[in-house]
Amino acid sequence: MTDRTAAPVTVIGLGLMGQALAGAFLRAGHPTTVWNRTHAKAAALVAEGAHLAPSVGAALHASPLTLVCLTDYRAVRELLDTDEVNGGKLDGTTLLNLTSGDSAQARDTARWAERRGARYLDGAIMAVPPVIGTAEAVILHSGPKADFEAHRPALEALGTVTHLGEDHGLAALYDVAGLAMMWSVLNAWLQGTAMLRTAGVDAATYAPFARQIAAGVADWLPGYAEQIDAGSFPAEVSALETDARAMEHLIEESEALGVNAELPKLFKAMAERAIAAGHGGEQYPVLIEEFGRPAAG
Ligand code: FVH
Repeated sequence: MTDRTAAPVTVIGLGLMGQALAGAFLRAGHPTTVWNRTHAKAAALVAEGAHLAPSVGAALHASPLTLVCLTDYRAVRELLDTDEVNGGKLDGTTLLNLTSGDSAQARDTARWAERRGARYLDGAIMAVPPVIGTAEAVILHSGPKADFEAHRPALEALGTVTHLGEDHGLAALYDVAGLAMMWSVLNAWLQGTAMLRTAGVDAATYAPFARQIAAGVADWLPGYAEQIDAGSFPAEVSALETDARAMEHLIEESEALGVNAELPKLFKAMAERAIAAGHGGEQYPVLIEEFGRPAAG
């Protein structure tokens, strides 16, 4: 049921995520206009009350806020960066780009959109389509706070929305930093699983232990963050040299078991550089210095 007080919104891009976004707006009572290159993907949403715009230009004109959710930033520019769309003018619309990309693409697209007269917000969806519309769906935004706040009531139909700051690149940076966390935790878990399987321990048996380790390490992050922000790394728990000796055990064990040792060797290489630079007696987060510059050579 369309709620007359709910602001109209437009969703361009009806892939798995775009369909979830449009569906959440419809369920929250927002008059919702949709457009997709393959029109057939709009059918279910039209049956739920969405309006399928006859063109991208009409979709942009239909609402004060347009969400774009395509495969990548190249697709966004391919679709919108053309005089065929409203004569190349995006005046009066607020574009919220929820397409995945990197911070340079976000900042470049913001400059492009604003040159064409649009207000531009960039965003990153830290959720999968099935949870869109619930509090579990965390969606990060960056760009002018006034524009975010103007549309926050509508955006809250999608999930838990956050504004990170005025720099358009922030949402993408948080997104890729989150990917670093995700893949690092998964790779570390797979390393341990591979080692334990050589002793007949199956993945399901090891998983709860791995989850407990991951949660324990996660608890260290606030204190370690304070050390990084202060630039001081007193060894309150263990010195980097102690960690490096344990890394040697991990490498030796991996090689003895015949499992891949590349990840453990990377851990040790980073630690050895910091130790060589004189940081062997300091706490683990001193490695931020190594992460903050390209690898030598
Ligand atoms: N799905 C997920 O779980 C993740 C969660 C985190 C955020 N991602 C990002 O969301 C973007 C869209 O992802 P998606 O899963 O919806 O992707 P697809 O189902 O492949 O839909 C892609 C849509 O993009 C349209 N499209 C692609 N190229 C063009 C183009 N040149 N011109 C116009 N539209 C284009 C495509 O249209 P069609 O093929 O249906 O005609 C789809 O609507 C993505 O950045 C994820 O990383 C999702």
